[in-house]
Amino acid sequence: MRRHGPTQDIDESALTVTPPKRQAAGVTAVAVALARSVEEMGVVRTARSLARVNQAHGFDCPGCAWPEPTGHRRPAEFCENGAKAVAEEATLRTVTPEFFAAHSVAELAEKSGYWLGQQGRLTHPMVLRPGDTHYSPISWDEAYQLIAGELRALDSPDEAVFYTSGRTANETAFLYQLLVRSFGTNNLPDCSNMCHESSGTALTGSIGIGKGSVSIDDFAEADLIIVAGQNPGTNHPRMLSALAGAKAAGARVVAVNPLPETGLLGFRDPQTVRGVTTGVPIADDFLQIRLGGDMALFQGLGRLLFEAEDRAPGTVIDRAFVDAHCAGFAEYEKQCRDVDLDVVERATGLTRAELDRTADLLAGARNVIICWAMGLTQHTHGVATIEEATNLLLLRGMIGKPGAGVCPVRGHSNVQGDRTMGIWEKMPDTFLDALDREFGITSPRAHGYDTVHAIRAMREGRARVFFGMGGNFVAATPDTEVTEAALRGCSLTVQVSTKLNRSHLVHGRTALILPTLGRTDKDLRGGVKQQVSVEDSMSMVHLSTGRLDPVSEHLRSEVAIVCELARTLFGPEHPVPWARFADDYDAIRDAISRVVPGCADYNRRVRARNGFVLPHPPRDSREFRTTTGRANFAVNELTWLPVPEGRLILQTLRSHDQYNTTIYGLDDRYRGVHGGRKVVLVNPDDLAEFGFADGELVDVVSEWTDGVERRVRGFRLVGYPTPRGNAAAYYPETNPLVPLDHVAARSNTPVSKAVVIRLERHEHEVRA
Ligand SMILES: Nc1nc2c(c(=O)[nH]1)N[C@H]1C(S)=C(S)[C@@H](COP(=O)(O)OP(=O)(O)OC[C@H]3O[C@@H](n4cnc5c(=O)[nH]c(N)nc54)[C@H](O)[C@@H]3O)O[C@H]1N2
Ligand SMILES: Nc1nc2c(c(=O)[nH]1)N[C@H]1C(S)=C(S)[C@@H](COP(=O)(O)OP(=O)(O)OC[C@H]3O[C@@H](n4cnc5c(=O)[nH]c(N)nc54)[C@H](O)[C@@H]3O)O[C@H]1N2
Ligand SMILES: [Mo]
Repeated sequence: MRRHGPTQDIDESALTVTPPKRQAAGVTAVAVALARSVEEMGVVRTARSLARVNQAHGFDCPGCAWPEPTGHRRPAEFCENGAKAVAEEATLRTVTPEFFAAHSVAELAEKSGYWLGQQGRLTHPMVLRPGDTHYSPISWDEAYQLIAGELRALDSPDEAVFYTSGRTANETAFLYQLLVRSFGTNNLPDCSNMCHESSGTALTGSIGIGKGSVSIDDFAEADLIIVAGQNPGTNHPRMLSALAGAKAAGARVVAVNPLPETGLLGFRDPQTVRGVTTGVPIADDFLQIRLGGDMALFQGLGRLLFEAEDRAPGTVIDRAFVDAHCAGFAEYEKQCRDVDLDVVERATGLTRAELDRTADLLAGARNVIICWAMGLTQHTHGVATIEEATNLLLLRGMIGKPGAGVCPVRGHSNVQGDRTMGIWEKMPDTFLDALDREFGITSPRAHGYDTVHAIRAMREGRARVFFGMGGNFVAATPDTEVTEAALRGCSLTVQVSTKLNRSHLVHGRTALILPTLGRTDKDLRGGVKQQVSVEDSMSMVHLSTGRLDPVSEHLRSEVAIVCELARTLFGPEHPVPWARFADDYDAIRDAISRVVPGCADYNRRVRARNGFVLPHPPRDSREFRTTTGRANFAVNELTWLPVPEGRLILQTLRSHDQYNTTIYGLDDRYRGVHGGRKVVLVNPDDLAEFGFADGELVDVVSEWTDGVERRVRGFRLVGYPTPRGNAAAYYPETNPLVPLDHVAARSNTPVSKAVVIRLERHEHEVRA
């Protein structure tokens, strides 16, 4: 175990490439997880923390939002990547005032995100005042006064932006939006704007609620599960256990992905003895689709379902469900019957046989679940694509019955809960009315900025204070050069963080780092151990209790930071009982129970062994609270992505060794990329056509209608089985290529999965 992080940064010239792995998880995963944990935390902390992940009385894994099984929990309900997330947070390495004294901001800004994160946990509140070269310590009180002073000096509350990342627990999220609305703005952008916003938008229009309609138990009852645009082997490894379980009960799994992701094509369950010796291929069928082809796929399947119904009337379309619950069927039928299957083949890159095979499965299945993640949401037509997937389920009556439904698989462990608690720039008036009634405040009603709008507002000087509740805004957002300039234009940037990251180094005139407790840390307030609660991807709400001793006595809980800032900003006369909330999280939950729909009796229900499930009208009673009062078939003009001559379409995605902008290591084990991250995966035939050799260094240049040249340099070409015309590279290194204004229709999500690029031979820089 080392108390200090590595001093060397990444050496991309050490990068090696091996053939992609055929199987995921298994014993190697367990060994990797344990080795990483012991190195960061030592043996005792490792045992104490990993034994508590996702247990009924433990803490919620800060990894992903996949739910815990409701019945029997196995002794180790975590995965390799969950263990890495825990080790990253529970590390004993620290970033102290001495560290900041030894490293200037300019020097740190040259380091990679990997190096920054490896230095350890932040220990003290730090400030960078105008003209300073180094961060220096500041007391908590002074920090709050500084923030309050800058906020009060604004011409309007709408000149401040309050970002949230999805690790924030329900109690914090609720108080944070209360602070922001008490201050007078709805500028509450969050990571969801870049993530599942397309899912929320589509599902709200189609079924009246922006959340998934299945529970973990439904997986065991499904007989067809489609996993589209998702890499669970890396990003939701515990989902593989659910899929393996479903298969054992007879389900078929179809993977829809441009890449042959190892986790979907082969899986060894590390938690069963059998898994150690035999692997199960998860996917029965793999549809290697072209980037952005899913909308065409779903429309094509719609047409084939209508044709199957023609051949055997009354067997495919669930007429009773459609008549009783849906609107827009006639228009949808017309759209489907007009679909040109030749176009579908071109758009998807799939054969007619593959389409027919999938349609047959879909037509014959009793219970169908469709799962998806960023491969569907981060496209211009992300909302429409998800609507088309939902159309197929509606046609077959697959919403609101056991074993079937829509399953957007969320990313951050509490991103869904944050929304439930009011983190949204356009929360409905009913919520704001309840908030005002409870606290005697007047929340603003005008909608605020989402992530993309917030960047534009900062760029144009309309927003001047940035406050980040977790996350790494500068590195996670698109168009890095534009975003960095926007942040540098602010008068104040504040980051509530556990670890050092780039958002501390690209800063406003004054900058603050406020170090906070993480999910695994013990949270004592008023001498009492406090608990927080979270909501998973399937609307289950449960408690999370940290047990490890914090690495520094100067850390504050996020709840305490919000309450103390609010007291400084609003003074002791404010109608919200901030001081009480800070010392008694039960009091916060009581307020939540009166304001947030579905949360009545929150304190009691959240303490049940598995917590409680939030209401979901379509799932619970086939009730659809849409504009028509019915489930809506959506009709969309087909969008797909032809590849421009001499160009490629690039998706930006995660390696196996990262958590968003947090880079755990340099080993994308399943894809065979080791020791570095600057790679572009390209089909070998495209390499040959463009005259490039595998392994050659290139600059990647993105092309967008604004004519601005966006370029990243010195990336290694890796021949890889991706479809012709489609390439892949890691985020966040490639975020400079994603244009800020290239966003999904209706959800405003940056299009991170379809950047038009050209490759140029890398010329080594000649220094003058
Ligand atoms: N270990 C780990 N876990 C994580 C995260 C992490 O970074 N590390 N991040 C968390 C977060 S915030 C999120 S949102 C989730 C992300 O989970 P994922 O959505 O799985 O994340 P990505 O790596 O972006 O992978 C996108 C997948 O979609 C495929 N894809 C890309 N474009 C298309 C397309 O047009 N069509 C289809 N059908 N497929 C496509 C890609 O090949 C890839 O397999 O994971 C969460 N969990
Ligand atoms: N090009 C491209 N861009 C993308 C994506 C993509 O696929 N491609 N994916 C998008 C998606 S899906 C998402 S969700 C966003 C992610 O965007 P963010 O959520 O903003 O980014 P993260 O990397 O998850 O944030 C990591 C930081 O959070 C802080 N942190 C960790 N735990 C805690 C905690 O408990 N409390 C507090 N206060 N801070 C904590 C640490 O300091 C750490 O450095 O990125 C988006 N950006
Ligand atoms: Mo995400």
